[in-house]
Amino acid sequence: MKGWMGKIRALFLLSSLALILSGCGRENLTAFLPKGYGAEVSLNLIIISLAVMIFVFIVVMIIYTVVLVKYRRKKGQEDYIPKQTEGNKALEIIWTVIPILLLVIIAVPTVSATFDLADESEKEDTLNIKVTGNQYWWHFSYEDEEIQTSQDLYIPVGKRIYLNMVSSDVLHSFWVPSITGKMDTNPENENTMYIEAYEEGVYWGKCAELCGPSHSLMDFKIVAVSEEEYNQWVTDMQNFDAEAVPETASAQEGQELFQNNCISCHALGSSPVAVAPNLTDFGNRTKIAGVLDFDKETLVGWISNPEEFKEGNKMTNAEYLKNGSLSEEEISKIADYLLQLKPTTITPESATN
Ligand code: HEC
Ligand SMILES: [Cu+2]
Repeated sequence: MKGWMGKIRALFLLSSLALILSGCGRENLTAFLPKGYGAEVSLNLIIISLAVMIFVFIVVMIIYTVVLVKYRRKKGQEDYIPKQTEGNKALEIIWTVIPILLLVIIAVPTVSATFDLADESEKEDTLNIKVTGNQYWWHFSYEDEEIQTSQDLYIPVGKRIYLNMVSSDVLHSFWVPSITGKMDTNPENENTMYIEAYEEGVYWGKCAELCGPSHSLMDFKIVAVSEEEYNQWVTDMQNFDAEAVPETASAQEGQELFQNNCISCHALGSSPVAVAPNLTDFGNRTKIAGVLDFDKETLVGWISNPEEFKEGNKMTNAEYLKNGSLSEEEISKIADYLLQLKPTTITPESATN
């Protein structure tokens, strides 16, 4: 009776653990439900490797069990010493050749996928985006379109797009599990990779290379929209007017305060200044600084003390924070200004319906 209860308890524990852990995953943050070409290729390789590993595990376990049962010491045989074998050519060959064959089964598709994913033959004819990893945010520069944006990477669905990747400081790694595998961004050279999203959607990305105290907070998104919506987004972003006067008086004052305190690092429109995130379409973001809830209260909190949210981030050096020159009211006005920066109707929501 007791053992039976124990089993039930263990089962209960395991299933609640599974339930809790399943909450850890964010939607579209898994390599096991590929929504893009690179992720699909990677999943196929994962499956081949897993199949080979499971095969080896089962064979070893069968041999192990057979040997354990068949050759264990039996009653009346305490002093018996079995026949000693030294050197067996056939066995040696078998256990050398089988692993080689298994490795070949893994290597052939892996090498061919590696070349396939490094293919640059279509690079000249398609969209090229420069990706820059920074402590702790991502910047995207659409060079031919002269668009600069940060945090959210907008792309048209069903099209091969080349990413030319660098880092402005330390090593980072660009990883959007549902769309493609990882690619490092280095300060000293440019790495290239292509992506293709099969379906419209918002796909979560993570920095996958330890890069400092806020490494785990270096999230970003790929927003894959229809070709038509993407073209609309491009036109709207290109037509953004940084000088446009906001509607409310509060946002108007905020605009001036922003110009005086923030523009030394942050950029608006196509300005290539990239010391801090480009805020052109800030009002359309769904997270602040990649990870925080998107609401005014959090935004005011962030502007007042970014260090509280992201340790070691580079906004903490801002002049206005050091000399405490902005009042809470002024910060609230700046927040009003930033929240109304919505130059386009194409938002992450466009990708999900
Ligand atoms: C010293 C340069 C610097 C100054 C000055 C500065 N920032 Fe920043 N800001 C940054 C950096 C760097 C980040 C990215 C932080 C991170 O995520 O690690 C950032 C992030 C942000 C974000 C989040 C952006 C996003 O895409 O979600 C907002 C909003 C912001 N800053 C507002 C302001 C405002 C408002 C001011 C002026 C009152 C200001 N910043 C002044 C460097 C600066
Ligand atoms: Cu990083």
